[in-house]
Amino acid sequence: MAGYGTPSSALGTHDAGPATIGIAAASWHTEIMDALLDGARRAAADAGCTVTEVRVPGSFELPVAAQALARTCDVVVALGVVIRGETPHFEYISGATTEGLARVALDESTPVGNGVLTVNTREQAVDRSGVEGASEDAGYAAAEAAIRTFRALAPLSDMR
Ligand code: RBF
Repeated sequence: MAGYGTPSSALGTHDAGPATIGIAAASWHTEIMDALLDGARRAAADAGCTVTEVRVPGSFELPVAAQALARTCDVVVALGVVIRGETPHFEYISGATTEGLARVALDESTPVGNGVLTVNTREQAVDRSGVEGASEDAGYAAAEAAIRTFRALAPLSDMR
């Protein structure tokens, strides 16, 4: 269940960790969020990570939650759903969320997976949510990206 071009090797555990993952999750579009959360938790379990979860109201609040998690966890994944047709200021929320998450990753030197779905319709969000029959598993993929980035960077910190 992966998008075109998605890395396909098994995640599995790894000597280089990470040991802990923080999951920041928004609350809008509950059923789709439940599927994203399920995916992120599966990735954490596959990688052998201990999970800390923080629930915030909307995607706009994800960066500050990700920042708090980045100060205590090895990696962070942020999950949210923003649907253009249902969100009058879609561009502002999507842009602020994405830019905020990127900033947290750099400011805190911590891999942050972006699992915020910014889509045109609810159907598109469901199709990326990882529910049965969906073409993508975005919660899993975002957590996996953060975990793989941590592993990729681990040898660099050993070199200092
Ligand atoms: N947050 C989301 O995570 N997804 C949404 O689709 C979404 N739509 C919103 C639509 C409106 C009209 C408003 C006012 C807020 C929306 N939010 C949404 C919440 C937003 O991320 C944030 O929590 C609030 O703006 C409070 O800071």
